[in-house]
Amino acid sequence: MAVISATGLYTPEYSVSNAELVNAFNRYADQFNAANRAAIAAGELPALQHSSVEFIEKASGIESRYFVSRQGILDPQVMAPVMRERSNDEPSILAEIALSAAREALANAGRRARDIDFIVVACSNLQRAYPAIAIEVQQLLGAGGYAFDMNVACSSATFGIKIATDAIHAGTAKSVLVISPEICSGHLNFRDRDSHFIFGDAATALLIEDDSMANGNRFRIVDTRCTTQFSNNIRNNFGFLNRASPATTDRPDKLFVQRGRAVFREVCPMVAELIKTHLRDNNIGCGELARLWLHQANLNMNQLIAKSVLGKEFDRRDAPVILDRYANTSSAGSIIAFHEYSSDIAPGQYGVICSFGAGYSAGSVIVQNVA
Ligand code: CO8
Repeated sequence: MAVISATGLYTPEYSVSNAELVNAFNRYADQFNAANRAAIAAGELPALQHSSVEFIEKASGIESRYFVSRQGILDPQVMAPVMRERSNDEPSILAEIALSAAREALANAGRRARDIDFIVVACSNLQRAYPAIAIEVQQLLGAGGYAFDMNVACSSATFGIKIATDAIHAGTAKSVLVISPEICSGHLNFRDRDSHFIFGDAATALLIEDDSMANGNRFRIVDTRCTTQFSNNIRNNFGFLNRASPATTDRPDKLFVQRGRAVFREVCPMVAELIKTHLRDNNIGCGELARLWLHQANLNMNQLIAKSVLGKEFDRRDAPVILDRYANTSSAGSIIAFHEYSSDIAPGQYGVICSFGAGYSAGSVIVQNVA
């Protein structure tokens, strides 16, 4: 039997409010409009419109987010995170934040790094092609076994939990770290009014073990289910073949782009159906759920999904919200919610961790407290 025996969280030091982000965007828009006055007047270019704090809070529920680097993001001349490029002899920033979350998970479980025999780094945005960030983390931690990276966008962590659970059931690993370091600011277009507010940075770690290795408060992984369905509605065309088409390298599609309304409309029913059929197939009634730890992209989406699954009005105690402080941290979001809001679940009670996002992809993990 596989269990989640501990979690860890890395939160970057810089919190940025909607007001700060909107102020930077609006200064950028004013400068852009002034620099392109003639073309805008001639109808050759559309003028950029101001962003607004009220819109962001109403449309998404996001109030602030954390970034690993904030200065460039708030500078209208830069509008991107600025980080020193590290030498190959230094830990990469993705490995560093992954390590911080992993160490916290190990400390929370009272475990040593050498007990770990499998590490999955599961996230949306990998810093380089190779060597794998997971293998770098394995070396920095002093863990044994094997390690690899995987990317299923926002669903990376739940798909990673499935891989860890399957490895434990197959007997190929006993103690697995599933780590989701997300520096979403690196792939966010801060010059795009429709999406500049959506993401934040964070890293999470889950220690998933064979129950014979674990002790104390833990969650049995009752069952995992993943589903995917191709869609172009959330897309990023950044990749190793960009250099083969140099004329288009700087186009906005080499960063995150989405049709937010279509995502909202198509993903909510897909996710509610996934959770409901997953519970039904495991003979667990929706009314038996003590908690839903949902992906943290949009408060209105979570209200709809929670209401459909639980059959009652949305209550933050049933489906905790962390996106107000963290924004969308991609695959880390539902795990941050689980990390912060699971210690009060009583023995025997059930909950579901559920992620959804680009692909489309959605993952559902039914857990039961067995402390
Ligand atoms: N300020 C003021 N007005 C604005 C702003 C703004 N910042 N942005 C847009 N508007 C305007 C629009 O122009 C539009 O005006 P009009 O009606 O005149 O055309 C109006 O406000 C309404 O715009 P929308 O229809 O776009 O507004 P919505 O109510 O749909 O809200 C959201 C937009 C918040 C984006 C919403 O649609 C949403 O959250 N959708 C779901 C998105 C989602 O969950 N996506 C998941 C993606 S995450 C993922 O899979 C991981 C990817 C990998 C990570 C990448 C890291 C960067």
